[in-house]
Amino acid sequence: MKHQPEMTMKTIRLGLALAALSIVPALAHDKHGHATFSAGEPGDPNKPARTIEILLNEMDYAPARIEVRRGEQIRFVLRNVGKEDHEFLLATPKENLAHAVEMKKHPHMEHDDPNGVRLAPNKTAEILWKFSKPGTFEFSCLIPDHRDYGMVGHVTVTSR
Ligand SMILES: [Cu+2]
Repeated sequence: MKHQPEMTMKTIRLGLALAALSIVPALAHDKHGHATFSAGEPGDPNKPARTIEILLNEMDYAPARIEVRRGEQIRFVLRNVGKEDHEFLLATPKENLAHAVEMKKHPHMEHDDPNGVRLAPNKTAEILWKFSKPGTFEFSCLIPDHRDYGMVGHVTVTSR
């Protein structure tokens, strides 16, 4: 029975450690502002998706305007055909504008979030996205000044 107090302490410590672990990811997400995604949610690779190819260039996207149905999954095939790095960040205009302010302070901030990617010239990436929310969203490049020069596109999510 002399091990009993020690076991109890271990159990308590383990409990605290587990509690701490469950809190950390939430805090880490909040810090970067991506606890939830404003434009929908990451797609499910086991479900069907419509492919839309988008070219990134100085300083625009082609196409710059797309329409999807609510609940539809889109596989974005993103190709940087320009001579500079460019991004594709899918969010509400409000979220992207807030993010742009952060990017001005940290111009080389890298993104590897499910809703965005930064591409070097001649690189290609894919983003699988489910537009689960109705509304109008945008994709834009938040490298300083690129959005102002025209690197913004629009997604309209229709209810049918
Ligand atoms: Cu850009």
